[in-house]
Amino acid sequence: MDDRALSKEISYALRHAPWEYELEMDEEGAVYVIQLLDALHKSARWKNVTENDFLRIIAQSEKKRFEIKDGKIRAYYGHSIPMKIVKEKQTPPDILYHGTARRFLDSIMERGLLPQNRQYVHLSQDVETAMSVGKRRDGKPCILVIDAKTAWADGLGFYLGNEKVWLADVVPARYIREGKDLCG
Ligand code: HQG
Repeated sequence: MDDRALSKEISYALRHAPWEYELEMDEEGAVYVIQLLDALHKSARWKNVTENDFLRIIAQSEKKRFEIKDGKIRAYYGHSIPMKIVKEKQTPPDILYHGTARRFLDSIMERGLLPQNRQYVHLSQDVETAMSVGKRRDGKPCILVIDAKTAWADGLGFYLGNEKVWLADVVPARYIREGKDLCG
């Protein structure tokens, strides 16, 4: 089994296109495991997939992307579907980080961090995580430092994705610190 390909397929189904799989998603973005399996079994590539394959991917992945609970599976973060996934507001750590490409910096410092194609802005709990997020787009990414404490006190929404990934509605530029030393 190609675990990477299966993980991507599950991400696609749960984050971006549940309708392509005829999945009934609850407000937290969870779908019945058996419904997802049934949908996957319709394609030749995934006709032998079982819940154990999901469990193995969840256990072995470096990133905590999915949760299985009470017979349902959901993605912790990353959604782009029109139906907004309900997240509970939570007090963030005082400082969060965002790893991004150098080419986006001017726009971010002017307009703030925006969710772009996703439902939420994604922030990282630590510099190492932010670095790996940024490296997806730039070999020498920039790490932005977010004053989450002040933003939260000012009423901005923060939500827990998993223990490394935090979500926010938007992050205005005044809460973002960007140092040249934090780039490249
Ligand atoms: C940028 C992956 C210009 C933002 C990762 C980012 C993460 C702006 C890009 C998760 C901007 C959006 C999410 C502005 C934001 N002007 N650019 N005003 N505001 N941007 O992929 O945070 O492997 O939607 O800096 O590890 O990169 O899929 O967000 O570069 O956890 O599980 O717009 O996805 O996880 O890109 O990554 P994305 P992200 P998985």
